[in-house]
Amino acid sequence: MLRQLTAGESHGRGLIAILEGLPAGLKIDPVRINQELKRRQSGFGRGKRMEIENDRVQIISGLKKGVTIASPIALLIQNKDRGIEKLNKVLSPRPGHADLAGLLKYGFSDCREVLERASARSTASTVSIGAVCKIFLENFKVKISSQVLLIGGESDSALIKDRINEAFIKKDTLGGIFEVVIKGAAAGLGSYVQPDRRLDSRLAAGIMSIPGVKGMDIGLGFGFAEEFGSLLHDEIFYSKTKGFHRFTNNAGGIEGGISNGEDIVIRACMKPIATLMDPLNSVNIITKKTASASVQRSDVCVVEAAGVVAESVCAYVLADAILEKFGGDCLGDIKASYSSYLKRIK
Ligand code: EPS
Repeated sequence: MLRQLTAGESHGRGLIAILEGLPAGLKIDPVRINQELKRRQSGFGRGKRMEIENDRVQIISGLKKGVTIASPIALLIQNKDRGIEKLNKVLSPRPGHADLAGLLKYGFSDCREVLERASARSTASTVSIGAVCKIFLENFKVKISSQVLLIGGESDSALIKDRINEAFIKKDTLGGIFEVVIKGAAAGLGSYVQPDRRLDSRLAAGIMSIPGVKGMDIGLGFGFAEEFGSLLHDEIFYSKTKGFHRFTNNAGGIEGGISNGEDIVIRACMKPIATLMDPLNSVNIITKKTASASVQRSDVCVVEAAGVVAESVCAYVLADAILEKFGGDCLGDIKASYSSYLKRIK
């Protein structure tokens, strides 16, 4: 089973991630991790910080000659913008941000202490872990992708660009909906036997952990509220070449908390970035008087990047579910167990 822990502040020295539980014998090419980090940094609507950073991973432990030796993998991403000690105080919490709730919770007198860790910069660590998990999943032919479905009410890519430009000019921000598709997951991952073993509850926890995500669904999701069950459930078929299969996938690849062999389809909604260049009203935490919310350098829209982060959390959950089901401390054992299982269920 996998475990992970991340550390790091947005303008501290860097970000650290530790991933434990991967088997021995997995070749990890840091170039692959860097490609994912670059994807996270891009997307229309990104702000000035992304012009400063060029996120690159250093693998500190867990590999010998580029191959896992079953010990914890430590991943370091250094920050280029690392002036945490010199940054201004943030005294007017931003509506929609962790600023005020975090300040009250921890007894701070400066929201800076909150936003440094609450910043979505931490998702670089998430993506570094997810990239390693994606490499593991390739051994089981599992592929994960994402796409933007809607931003600020628009679905057409040209109109989305216009909308983001409009937000930029108006000193505003935009949220949207992205979709993650997991292809190649065998039937039987996750379980109904305990709530925390359900594949859907584990994916939901991962997706909802992404900063700014306010809702998610699987397959038809909220659409299941619209029609009779006879019209919505996916009928089951069997053929020698395909095995058990369906021609529809309203379930989104999960039934009873278990993968059913179809694509796993997740949609999630991200709220607009909380930092507005034309700020909303807030309250100064010292004087308790009305004040404009603090303005920090930020992005206009990060829905595309959130999709990359979502791929990463899904990769972690899928890798964990495969390790749980097929066990083994060396990659070869897990692959042998996996292929004999595939023969049995065909
Ligand atoms: C981010 C880094 C941050 C922000 C953004 C995402 O850098 P900075 O605060 O120095 O501009 O651009 O963070 C937020 C939107 C947020 O609310 O914290 C990143 O690396 O993704």
